Amino acid sequence: MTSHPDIQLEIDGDVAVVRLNRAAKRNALSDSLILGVRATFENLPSSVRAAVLDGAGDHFCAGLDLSELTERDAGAGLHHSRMWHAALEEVQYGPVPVVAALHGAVVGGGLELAASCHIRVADETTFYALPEGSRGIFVGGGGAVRIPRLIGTARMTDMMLTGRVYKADEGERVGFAQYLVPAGQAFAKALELARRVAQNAPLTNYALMHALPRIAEQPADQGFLTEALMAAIAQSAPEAKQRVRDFLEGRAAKVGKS
Ligand code: 1HE
Repeated sequence: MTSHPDIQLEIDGDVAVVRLNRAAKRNALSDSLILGVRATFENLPSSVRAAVLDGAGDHFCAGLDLSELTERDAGAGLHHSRMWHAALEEVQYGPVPVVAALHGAVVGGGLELAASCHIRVADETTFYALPEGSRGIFVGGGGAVRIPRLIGTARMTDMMLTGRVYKADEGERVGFAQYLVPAGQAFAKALELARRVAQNAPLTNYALMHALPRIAEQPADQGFLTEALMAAIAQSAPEAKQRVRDFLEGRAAKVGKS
């Protein structure tokens, strides 16, 4: 369990709620806080099946803590970026799917963090930006890999070259968020979705977290084989067989009906 002062962790049944809790600094990610994020996801209790990532206050996350952006030499800069990579990999490829509850600023490293989550729910106050361009730096938390996969390379290039800010509705349209909800409702919707995700068979969630993004990067002939292997493993689980029997014998919900 976490003991970081700027992270609040609550376990609500089989869902973990991880909240950045540094509202006075708009949840800016100091080195200590990014290491805390990593440790929190690494050490989630084994009973947890899904997580919500939230930010305290009016903003999800203002990105890198700029007060720590000191005169690093190239080697130190490399290791700093790799530290972020390791932390955000723990979010993306950690134990459970993560639903981000976005509101207010989702900028710079905050957007990189959001992009490492599996589902993004944004409320109407959300805005997205990559101010790195205007600060004379570059993304370093995996954004160059993950953000083009959400919105395309051309849009990311424009954001960084021109400082363009996407509002919540535009962000949902271009692919930053899968859900757009009224102001103040992102957390409730994210929790509802995480509870739903937690009910899936664990191997299905594993396949979606670990196999799907890799298959999407593979050449088609390799992807088809990886898909077939993953499908065979998932359907061999006793839980999968039981779920299919439940449907065939009328005990499971029909698609589109609860
Ligand atoms: C910060 C940070 C921060 C706020 N590092 N201290 N990120 C940015 O370039 C975004 C910078 N932040 C902003 O543009 C604004 O703060 C917000 C739009 C997010 C919010 O505005 P607002 O008016 O609600 O808050 P504020 O008054 O600007 O900030 C409140 C306090 O938080 C203030 O400190 P105070 O001591 O004067 O109260 C701010 O200095 C502080 N604060 N954001 C440090 N980011 C892996 S590489 C990733 C590279 C990046 O992420 S670069 C992008 C960095």
